[in-house]
Amino acid sequence: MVHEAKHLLISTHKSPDGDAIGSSLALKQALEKLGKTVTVVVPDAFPSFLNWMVYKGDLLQFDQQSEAAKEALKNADLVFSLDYNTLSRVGKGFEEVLRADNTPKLIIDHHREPEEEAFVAGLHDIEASSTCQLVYDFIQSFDQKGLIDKRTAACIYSGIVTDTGSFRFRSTTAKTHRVVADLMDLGLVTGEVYNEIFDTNSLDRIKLLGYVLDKKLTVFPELELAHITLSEQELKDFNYKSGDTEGVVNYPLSIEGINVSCIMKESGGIIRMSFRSKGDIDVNLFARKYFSGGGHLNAAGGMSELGLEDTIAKFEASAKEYFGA
Ligand SMILES: [Mn+2]
Repeated sequence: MVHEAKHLLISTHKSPDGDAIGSSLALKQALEKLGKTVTVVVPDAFPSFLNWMVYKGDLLQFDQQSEAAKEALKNADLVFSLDYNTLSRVGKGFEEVLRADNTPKLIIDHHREPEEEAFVAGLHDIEASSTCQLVYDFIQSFDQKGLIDKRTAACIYSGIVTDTGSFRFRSTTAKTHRVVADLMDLGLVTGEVYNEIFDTNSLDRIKLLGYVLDKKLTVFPELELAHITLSEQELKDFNYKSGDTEGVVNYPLSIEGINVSCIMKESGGIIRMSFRSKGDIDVNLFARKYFSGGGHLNAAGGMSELGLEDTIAKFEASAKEYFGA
């Protein structure tokens, strides 16, 4: 299917993260080496810690360039869906356009329970550390030398290092490390990429983190659970930019005896939630059951339209019910 296609469109999820952008750009770079025309469409802005990865003209942002994105879709022989398992993850506007279009969609993803009807084929493995790791396998399947250069290797590594919490989540396997070793053989300098991603914080972001940990962290020792909440106004006070709270949800998990963490963030009247857990505790099911979300066993997302205070109350009650048992 990929061999015959000439014009390809790569799509990824809303609020694209390191894995979404890294996998999209890595796949684009490799496919272009195979002589394909490739357009990457992302639903909205990506965090600034990924600026170094994205060159001018690399991607279209649907919320600002929807006409160009629609044009690219019209010309596409094949659509790639990277790092998302259901079309609703690309956001309303882009979802409508993708659903109305009947270009075959090929999924490369590691989230649970994909919307099977939406995709014709793909590479789907919930055990994979990241979509970047799957994209690496996908590129290797062409069995052609030179498809992964130093820059492509850096893109793939970025998704792996961010999605595995720097190789500490249980999705990190021997295979994950083997892929990174291969990437190093291809020119990847891990320290350089790590520095670009993790050591380029703004002062506002570090101050927001300090404020959150000091004032906004609530711990429920008996439930082995903690949550962080942020109102729109608080985010504004710290000049919040997309990506500034990335990873903040992991801090409570570093407290001894805390096994579940949640961050609730208000934005445009909607509360976006991220859940993290340790061991066998399933936040994917929890997010599905109570907050119209899902994801992975130890990392999931959800949302609520109840307003911040009622969402906090609902979270505390449902956590008691679900995790208390
Ligand atoms: Mn991912």
